[in-house]
Amino acid sequence: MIQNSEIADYFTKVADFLEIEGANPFRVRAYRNAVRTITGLAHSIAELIAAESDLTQLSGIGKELNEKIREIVRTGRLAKLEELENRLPPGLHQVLKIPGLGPRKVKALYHTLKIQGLEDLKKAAREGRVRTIEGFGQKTEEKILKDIQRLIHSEKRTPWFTAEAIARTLTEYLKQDQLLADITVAGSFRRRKETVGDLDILISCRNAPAVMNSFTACEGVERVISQGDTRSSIVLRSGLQVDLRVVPRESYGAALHYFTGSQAHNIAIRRIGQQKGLKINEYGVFSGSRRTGGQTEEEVYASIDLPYIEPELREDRGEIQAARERRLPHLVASTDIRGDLHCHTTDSDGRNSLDEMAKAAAARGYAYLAITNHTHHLKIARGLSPAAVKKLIAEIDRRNARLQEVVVLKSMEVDILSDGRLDLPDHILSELDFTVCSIHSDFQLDRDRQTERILRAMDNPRFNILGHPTGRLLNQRPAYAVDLERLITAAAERGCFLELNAHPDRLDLDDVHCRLAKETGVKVAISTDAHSVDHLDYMRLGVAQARRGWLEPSDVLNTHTLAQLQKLFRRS
Ligand code: DGT
Ligand code: CA
Ligand code: CA
Ligand code: ZN
Repeated sequence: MIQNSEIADYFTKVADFLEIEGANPFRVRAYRNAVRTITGLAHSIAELIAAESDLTQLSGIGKELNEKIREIVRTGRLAKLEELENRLPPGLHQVLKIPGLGPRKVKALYHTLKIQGLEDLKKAAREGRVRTIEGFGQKTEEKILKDIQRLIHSEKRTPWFTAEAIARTLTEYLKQDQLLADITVAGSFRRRKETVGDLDILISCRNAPAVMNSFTACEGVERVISQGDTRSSIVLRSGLQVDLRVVPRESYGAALHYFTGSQAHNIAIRRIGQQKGLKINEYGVFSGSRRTGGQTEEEVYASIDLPYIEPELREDRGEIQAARERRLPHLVASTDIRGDLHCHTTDSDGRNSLDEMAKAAAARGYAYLAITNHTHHLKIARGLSPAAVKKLIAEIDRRNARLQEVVVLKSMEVDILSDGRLDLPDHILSELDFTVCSIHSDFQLDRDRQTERILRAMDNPRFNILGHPTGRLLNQRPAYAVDLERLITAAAERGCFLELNAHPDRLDLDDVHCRLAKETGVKVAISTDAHSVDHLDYMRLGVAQARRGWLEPSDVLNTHTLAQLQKLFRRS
């Protein structure tokens, strides 16, 4: 389901591009006003539309924008934006965010230096080319460089995996205090969002001041923002902020619920409470001035006749309705996973041998492990030639013939070439148990061409799983432009699958598209893309993301038995 923030992003981009093009300022402002309304809204617009509410009642949403919102919710696209992105490079709108660079200057940068986004601008400024344009001087150039740096930094959220390491260290450190009773890292961290803005730690204890002292003196503190008896905040050298709150034991569940969020989920829960004459806040559940619950989260939900809702679902994306109707998903768990369908060995760019990887998989209790090395056009990653693939197939056959704990599946991470062909001849592909097919080049193709390229690859009956479907690297590389909704529909039609890449910097598919895949009937492979035995542990990150996408065991490919998999991989 489309989130409000996504609709807001579409409109922000349209406004930016219109501005760069020099459109009527009133039109630009109309889009910006709508963004303000949408981001401030507690309700999901998609749900409002599903409930047939009239959006034009909202301030700033007229007839035209109402139509556009419905288009986004219905199709996941906005023709107006695509039309603009065909005329201007998609990354250009980010350049507008630099203070002092108005639409006219951005346009000049684009026309004279072919600046397409922040990376181009950074490069040009470093090379002293920006100052050569009329209206830009050396000072402006230096300022631009600083601002880009700051912009990139300020927008950085911490990947969940990075935050986890910090959270673990901090909780272990705080637990040294004998009088500490409870400790939980709440917030987006507990909801397992792929990135977190800050950490929100909750404790209950009998000597708050002492705990606050040790908290603000912990290893790695760069700055203490505030210290009090019930709340303190610090910034770590990594730039991550950590808030610590002390709450009474009898309020612990209510506080945990409140600080786990999301804010939208909280507001919706509180509203249901109000309808029942209850006050629900971070201190408890109250009927008049009488506390009726709040020591546990279960009590909070039970007070409004709801079953417990898993933190991963608490985004106000329909989970409350589902809870009310007793049809919450039975979320997939790590224990449901029977194997890994994407990993590399020393034959290509992995660090461990086939044997070591297989043993590590056995140690994790897996029934199968697929070896998916790169193919030969991908020279940077030591891809295998068709002859080398044949050799590997023979080696795996020999290994599987001796009874082993883990069945090694014959596979390859087949490069999808620019024209949509697969980087191995069909007679070799047909000797594999299945394929993972991915894009590693030509990220810059426009959305239609990139989508067509992948669709063409999917047309090959040897295509089974689309590897890391958007190519994004968190905080490092944006997703390539691709129409995921079309790919998901196409996968359903052709009997292929999408991968949720569990690598901590990838995690594509995202939660929203996992859910779309499920609703479209496309199973998702949660795969680690391990390049060493340790990386096999990334599985739990993929599982967390899958849970945010409402996936149940049957929605996940690698919860199935080997016999079931073999059937699923046979396309006809
Ligand atoms: P983040 O840190 O940006 O990744 O996201 P969160 O969800 O951890 O947000 P944060 O740290 O600002 O606040 C933690 C939780 O506290 C949030 O999920 C819900 C709750 N919360 C914070 N501010 C408000 C508020 O104004 N109203 C309500 N109802 N809840 C709030
Ligand atoms: Ca937070
Ligand atoms: Ca916070
Ligand atoms: Zn790979």
